[in-house]
Amino acid sequence: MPDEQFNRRLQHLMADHQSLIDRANEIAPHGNGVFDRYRHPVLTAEHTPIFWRYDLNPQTNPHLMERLGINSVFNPGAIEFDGRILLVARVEGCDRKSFFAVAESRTGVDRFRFWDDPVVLPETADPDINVYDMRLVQHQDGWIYGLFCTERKDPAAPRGDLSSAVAQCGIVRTRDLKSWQRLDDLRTGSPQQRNVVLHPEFVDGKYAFCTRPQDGFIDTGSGGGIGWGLSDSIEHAVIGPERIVHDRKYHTIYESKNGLGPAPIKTPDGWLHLAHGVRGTAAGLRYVLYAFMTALDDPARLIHEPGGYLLAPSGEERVGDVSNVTFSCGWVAKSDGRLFIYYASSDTRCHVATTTVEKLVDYCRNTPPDPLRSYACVQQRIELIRRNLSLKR
Ligand code: M1P
Repeated sequence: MPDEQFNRRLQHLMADHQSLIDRANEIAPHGNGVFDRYRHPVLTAEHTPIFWRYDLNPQTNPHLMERLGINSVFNPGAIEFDGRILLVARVEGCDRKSFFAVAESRTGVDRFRFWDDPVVLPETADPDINVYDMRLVQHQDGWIYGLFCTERKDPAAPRGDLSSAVAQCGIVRTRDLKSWQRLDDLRTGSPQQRNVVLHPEFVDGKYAFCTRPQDGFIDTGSGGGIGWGLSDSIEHAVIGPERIVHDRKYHTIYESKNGLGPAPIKTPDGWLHLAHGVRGTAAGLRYVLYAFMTALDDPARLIHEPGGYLLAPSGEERVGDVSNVTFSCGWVAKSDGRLFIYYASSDTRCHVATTTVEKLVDYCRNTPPDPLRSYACVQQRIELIRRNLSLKR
């Protein structure tokens, strides 16, 4: 390609990227009063810097072709840091491997920009094959922790099975989100662990974890449910038997599996939790987000369990690499009460939904629980209808 053409194409690429990064976001109409969705995703594969994907040297890439493509950006952890909102996103290359990268924004709803370099995540003696879904937590001990899924090939898989994996919880810590210290992977009694979250406070002087014990890589088997366990150490974290905080139930939005999202938020009424629930359908698994609360004096004791989902895939969110999925690993509660919920759709892109902690607590306290039977659901709805129709207008 002649120099002039190369430069023109490069200018276009840069200009398109810049206008995407600079684009303002706005609240989408017709909210349900619980939270607001936004018109545009906050991060997509196209938000990744051009210099991550293209070789910009005309000598070595005269056609200005993409050399290392990015497939998707999803499931970000989130934290407020130095007055900005930082997302640690799961970035998946065209080679299917995921890695982490930090993107920052002043508003939290738009203009997210990736830092120049992705996160360099130290390995353990048994190197991770794939890493994803980092939950960030500012712990009472002063460190910022990142708990993520580390996946390695299942050594017990029969010859020819190149899919079976073992998922476990990797742990890193940082003070600046730039240099990361790798600790031992969490050890539990479960053969598979994903969606592990570090509780932000010590409990009985120990580090507390929400877990998701599971028998198989995809299937929960006899396991599942959101678990809870304590460890004396974070550098060599080990937890014994896991107590189930929120179990799976027949014919619910989380009957197949569930898992905690971000670290819970402390409120005067209890710990506020966001989780994902999964059920099987003829079209495959459907992942939705739901909320619940646990007691301040015992963060593993359920106190409010609103029925149904909080947020489910809608519109373009329904379609992607793994369709019909909403998944969250990150939220940020601002000091003024605003709550930014970061979620991904269909393992493809990241979105934000905004609400307040007060509204979400109201939602948890006043949304009736799932009565688990159609007849009882009708009774529940008739009660609401009667109360509404008896209002004097
Ligand atoms: O593909 C949907 C999600 O599947 C897994 O979640 P879970 O362990 O609850 O099934 C994870 O791989 C997650 O990253 C992914 O979004």
